[in-house]
Amino acid sequence: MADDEGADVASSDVDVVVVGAGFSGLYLLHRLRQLGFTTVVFDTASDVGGTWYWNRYPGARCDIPTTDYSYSFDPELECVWTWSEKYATQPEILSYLRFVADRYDLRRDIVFSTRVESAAWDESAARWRVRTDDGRELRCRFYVMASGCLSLPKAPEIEGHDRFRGATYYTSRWPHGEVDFSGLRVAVVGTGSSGIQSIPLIAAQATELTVFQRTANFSIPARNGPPAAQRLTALESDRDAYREAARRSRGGVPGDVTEVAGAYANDEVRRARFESAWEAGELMEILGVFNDVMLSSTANDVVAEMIREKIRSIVVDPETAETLCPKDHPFGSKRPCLDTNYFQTYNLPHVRLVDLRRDPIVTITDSGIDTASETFEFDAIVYATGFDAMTGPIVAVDITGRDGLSLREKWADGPSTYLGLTTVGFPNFFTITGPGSPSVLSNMTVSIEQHVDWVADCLEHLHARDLESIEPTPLAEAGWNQHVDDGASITLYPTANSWYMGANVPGKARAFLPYVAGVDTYRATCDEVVDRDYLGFRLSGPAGSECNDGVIRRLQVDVAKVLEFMEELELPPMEQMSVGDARAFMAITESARPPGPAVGETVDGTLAGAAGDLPYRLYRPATQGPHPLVAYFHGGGWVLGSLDSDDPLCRDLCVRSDAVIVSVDYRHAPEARFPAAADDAFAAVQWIAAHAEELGGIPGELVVAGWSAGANVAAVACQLARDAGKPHIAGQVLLTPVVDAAMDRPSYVENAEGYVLSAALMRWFWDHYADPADRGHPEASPLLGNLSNLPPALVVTAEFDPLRDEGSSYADALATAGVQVHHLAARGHIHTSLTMVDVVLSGADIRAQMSDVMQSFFRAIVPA
Ligand code: N01
Repeated sequence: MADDEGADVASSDVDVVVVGAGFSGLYLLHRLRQLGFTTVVFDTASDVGGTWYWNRYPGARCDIPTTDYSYSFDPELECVWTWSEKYATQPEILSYLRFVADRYDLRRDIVFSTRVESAAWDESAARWRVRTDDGRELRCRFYVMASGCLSLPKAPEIEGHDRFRGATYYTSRWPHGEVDFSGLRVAVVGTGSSGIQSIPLIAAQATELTVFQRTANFSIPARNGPPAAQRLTALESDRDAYREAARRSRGGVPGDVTEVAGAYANDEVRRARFESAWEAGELMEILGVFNDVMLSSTANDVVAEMIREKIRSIVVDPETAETLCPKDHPFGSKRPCLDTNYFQTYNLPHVRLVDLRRDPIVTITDSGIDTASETFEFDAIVYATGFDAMTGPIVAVDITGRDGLSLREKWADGPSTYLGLTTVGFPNFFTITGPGSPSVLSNMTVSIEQHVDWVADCLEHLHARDLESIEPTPLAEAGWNQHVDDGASITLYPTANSWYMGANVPGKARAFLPYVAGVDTYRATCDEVVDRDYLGFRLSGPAGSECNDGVIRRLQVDVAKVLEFMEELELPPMEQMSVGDARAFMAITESARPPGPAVGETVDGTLAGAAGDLPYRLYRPATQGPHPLVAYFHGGGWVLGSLDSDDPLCRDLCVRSDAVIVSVDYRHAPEARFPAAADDAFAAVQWIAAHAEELGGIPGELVVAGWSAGANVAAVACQLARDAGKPHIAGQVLLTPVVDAAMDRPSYVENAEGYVLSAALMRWFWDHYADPADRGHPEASPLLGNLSNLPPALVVTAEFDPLRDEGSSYADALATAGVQVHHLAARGHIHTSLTMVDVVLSGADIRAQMSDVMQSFFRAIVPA
């Protein structure tokens, strides 16, 4: 029997100790054994299985199709195991894991029914000392927590829950023997996946079933049955390609990625896509029904409302239906469920739903449950109240790293990891699907195999190089944490009180635990770390230590996605196009982007430029006017751009700053070279100031703004206005400005290529705009002009922009000249990303800050 096996393996030193004999631990043991590492696995359970050992409640199944929820490391294993259902039951998955354990003879290195209580790093021996609850102590070089993400049950936290004298069950620790609810009055507390899966089956037995719901949950029908023919055919026709597609997918399940944005699609498209996902009964389908489900509240609301409609159509009693409709969190921000007849169950006469938001539980009594307004008597209570997810199982072991550092203490304010695999201060310590990895947002088996492979390859690398230890650097870890946070912050996930956020456990630090950018991106990142000589890790051995320190991902997640997309298009460099082609290309890209927010109105007109009329477009806020005015100049290197090119940005600035934006289409090079654009800008500013009232503006409240070359002419216009003594300008807003023709600052070298605006393209712009002899003129290079007595300025620079350093220099020079300056350095952004409204969501925060500063310029105006 499994219980006795492995008992003799844990008495001496080993290379690796692993905690957990579920999907992760089993594969890790297999891999490490193949590599020749002596390994022992501990598990508190009496057999293999991990989560599938414990969660034996009625109805327990996986929620990823079983064809995909399987190991892929051994093609022969795949051929000798056949799943009977689309979503296999817990007993079948447990049988599979037992089969795997037998097939690879894994049990002889697993110690069952044994809890690892502590693991402490012994610096002098460069070993971990591991202690178990049966008094064993062993030393190992490497220590791995393969303890699962949802394996530490959360206490129900309900007053009196020990008092109940009837039968008490926890879905997460279900008895091995049969549980029969026939003839019983049963309560279920909790309506997450465990509750939703078990409730219909408990209802089928119980005389009375009362469900206590605190938060209504989104659930779609699983439509279980035989494994989906389409998936099976795809898998069987080319197993390698199918598995590789899973590894290169977003969520670890092969599937098409839609380009339909729910925020912009019409109702017909929305409905058709939703119905098809509803029919498919797959989590990844419904979560991927639009490409912006987790990014846009508009898109999310569409899906949420359609699910609510379905609930209302299924549940007969309108009040019960309404109580079952989730309304307090975006769809997907808590893990949605797949069910079999969950909502239908509430149509049964002996099933009742209690809404704890309206009538909270006061206490568990010895015979049932007292809510604020009612007393219930039960024979059995089932708690489906969830887990201390992701970090809980790891810090449940007393893990102590270098210098006595406790992991529990280190993570008290939220986990801090490098790649979700390692953490500073804990050498030779790994977590499988730890916080900061895609883990629970992905098909776990795909993530597990990738993690295990990475760890095993790492250990092999260390061994081959005669290295003894590996540990991430503080820089790499801080960079990864930032990257994980940045990724989460543009999604709707942080808006929910979910276990993803640690919000289900009282007192737990609130932090988004998994990594959102997908298993494809994550895998590429982990591989790149290795390819770059284990970037961000210190590797040490008898011969000394080596470290290629650095941050693996510095671009904002959405900026990186845009760049990847552009790379796939294999566009020719713009500087190799004719001006006409470049303009035509710009127009095509403009037609394919989101339109930006609605404003009160837009008005196209003409104003007097330096050498004739110029078109302008005015954006008026929906609020009551008059409003402050902004004269805005578009980007495009003096060569490209139009009223349309910066339209979404102007709309965004209009709404955010509650100002009238007048976007001016100045003359372009090469048809009109320097100083035409600058002269037009100054003329336009004068005209706008003179016509403020007519435009619906407040006379005297004028800010001059621009992006890139538009910021160049905006800055010049401010200098010319100062020299002319009018008009009065309340502030200048310069977004990634061109301010100097000296193209030799470090940012020109560092960001010369790969970030849309290249150094070569910038040279092309300058060549079209100004003769070399003119480029030092302050009207071309405002940085070289007189900077005193200029209006207060906001300078926004982007980290990965050739123009970054000249923008910073302008901010510094203005400050030195006594001008009030705000410098916003946009971390992880490129020259164009801040203007990509509703595409690069991480730019929204910068634009919000820009608008705040803009408004402060207006507020600072002292009325005459
Ligand atoms: O746990 P949960 P779960 N009083 O945390 C409620 C995976 N999984 O075990 O939301 C009253 O989701 C709590 O209410 P609230 C899957 O990833 C997968 O169901 O905190 N109610 C909630 O309704 C899943 O997401 C499968 O307001 C209390 C429920 O209990 C994860 O495991 C199957 C309460 C807990 O829901 C966790 O699912 C099962 C209290 N004091 C699980 N405390 C598959 O299909 C908590 N609740 C593969």
